[in-house]
Amino acid sequence: MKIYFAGSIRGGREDHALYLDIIGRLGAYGSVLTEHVGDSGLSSFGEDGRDNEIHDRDLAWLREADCLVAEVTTPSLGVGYEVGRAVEWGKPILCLFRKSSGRALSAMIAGSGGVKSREYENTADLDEIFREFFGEK
Ligand code: 6K6
Repeated sequence: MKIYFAGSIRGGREDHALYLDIIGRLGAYGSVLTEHVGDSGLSSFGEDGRDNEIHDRDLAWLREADCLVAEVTTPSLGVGYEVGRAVEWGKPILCLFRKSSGRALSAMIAGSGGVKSREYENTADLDEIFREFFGEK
């Protein structure tokens, strides 16, 4: 099982430690293609690659992934774009959102029939959500 994990980079890195925790938990279900998303050394502004190379490499990984799991609490254009492409390609998609953030999830994610959206408060809640998502595939 190849899992593409998506989380905000230039949209803001406030949740990077949470992404790392989620990536670790996803490891129980398969191989995560995008472990760098949880990297504490990755800032919103630091650059370590040309944008077109990042785009093409990430889309190739998303194309070969069996599913997409996205943490969508911090709004990110890149994550929204990845969700849209994964919907287009018919991938199973799980979006994780923390309501306690005070934000409201975009209707384009919450209202998409191709996306399973789940609210959670802490990473302990994810075990049941992951069991359901990976169990039904
Ligand atoms: C480092 C610092 C700034 O940019 C970098 C290198 N950039 C990226 N490296 C790897 N994946 C990226 C990069 N920028 C965006 N992505 C992909 O888009 C990831 O798969 C994330 O899920 C998503 C984040 O999008 P933004 O719009 O928040 O950056």
